[in-house]
Amino acid sequence: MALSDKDRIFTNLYGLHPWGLKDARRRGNWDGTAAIIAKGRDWIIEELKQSGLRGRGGAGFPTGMKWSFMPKSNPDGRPSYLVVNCDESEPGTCKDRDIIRHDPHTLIEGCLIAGVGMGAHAGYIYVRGEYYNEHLVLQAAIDEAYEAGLLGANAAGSGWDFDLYVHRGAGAYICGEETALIESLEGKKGMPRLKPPFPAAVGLYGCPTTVNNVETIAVVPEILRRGASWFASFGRPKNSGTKVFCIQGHVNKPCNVEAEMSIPLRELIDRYAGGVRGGWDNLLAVIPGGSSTPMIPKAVCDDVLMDFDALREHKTGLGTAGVIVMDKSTDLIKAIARLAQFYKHESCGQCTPCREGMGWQKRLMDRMVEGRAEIAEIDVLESVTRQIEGHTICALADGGVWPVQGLIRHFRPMMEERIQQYHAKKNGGVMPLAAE
Ligand code: L3W
Repeated sequence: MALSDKDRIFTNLYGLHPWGLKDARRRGNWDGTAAIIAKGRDWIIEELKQSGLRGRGGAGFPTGMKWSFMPKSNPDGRPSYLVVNCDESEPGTCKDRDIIRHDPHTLIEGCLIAGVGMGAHAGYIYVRGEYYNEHLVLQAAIDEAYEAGLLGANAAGSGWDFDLYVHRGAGAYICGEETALIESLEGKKGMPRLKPPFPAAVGLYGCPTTVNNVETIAVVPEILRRGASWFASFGRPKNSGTKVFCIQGHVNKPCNVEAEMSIPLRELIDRYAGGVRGGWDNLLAVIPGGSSTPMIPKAVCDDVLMDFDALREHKTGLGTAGVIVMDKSTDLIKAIARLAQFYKHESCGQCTPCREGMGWQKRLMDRMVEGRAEIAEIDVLESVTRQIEGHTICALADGGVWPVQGLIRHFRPMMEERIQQYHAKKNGGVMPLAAE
């Protein structure tokens, strides 16, 4: 079912109207917040479970279940914390940015309700440092929420005390990993911690903590206002709801759009982004969910659905829903080599397979770009990625090797051809008999 404007949660995603409280209220934000909270913590969690909401930051973990991991009481005196991940750094992803600069009250109201849902009286929003203007808007929106009694003691007349703080990061991709983010919030270097223990047990300042993506928190009030079944009516079972997609690259009209989950990729691009530059037949491949998700070739793009499970069947993922469209003019090997450079640069260096492996991968990819390699080295490259994957504390290294694995899986002949061309040129047009 195609989404109509009345079904959209982010009614000001494009900043066509002022972001301030007066206009936000007119759009429906903060409507009946106290009544929602009065239904209680268990009701909130159950309703979220029924809605099928899954985390919008990349992993797609069920939100209601995640909140249910938080302790029901704090007998040892440790407070519980909500942390919102707005360190949006995944290449291809720019949705949380539009939410905080154009629709900040969706997030702020969501934080209060999430605080109740997980038993937290304080929340921290960690904003990537580069989002300077955006953090000013967010802070101003928080200030006016305090002034209107929507935050602080007896927030929104709900009887729940809730404080909300904004913290700016300093430009490190790794701080989007939840435990590195927590370390950074504590004033330390942004280096991931081992999990378990999960943050719900030992998080910020050693206290029970839930880290959620901006979009995940921002959709909660509207789900609870309209009901779990409304949200679940979009998409497919276990892949429900509306979703903000960021469509970019070789499309005629790059955009962010809130569409229904499970929309066919082709429809998403044609309907909202003006189609592929030069027409659908000019498509080569798509990275469907931000740079960490492996690319899929056109044949898969023709009818794949944009949701967690459908993309998983093709060994990729919905990730952050940053859709990077590449037409036939793209040098895919070069594009993936650039990503390999990104992950090498962003590795925190804590785990040896990532610290050393990202460099190995990048150097091999640089040679693949030129073709200055042997064909057998494609297998070496693949083997390097397999030795890195799953052998590190956090998911950065996995996300760093998946794009390369996707390239080899779908475009190996292109890599072989590049190598053959290089050797043919080097040998004055004579191809070597075997890889040399
Ligand atoms: C308690 C358990 N909690 C899992 C929680 C866990 C976390 C969430 C998901 O990586 C992915 C990564 C990137 N008891 C639990 C539990 N949890 N089991 O559930 O955990 P996990 O480990 O599946 O994923 P993760 O480490 O959070 C996130 C991918 O997202 N990604 C994205 C990145 C970038 C951004 C951005 O710029 N905004 O998000 C894109 O694909 O590769 O696979 O909260 O604690 N038993």
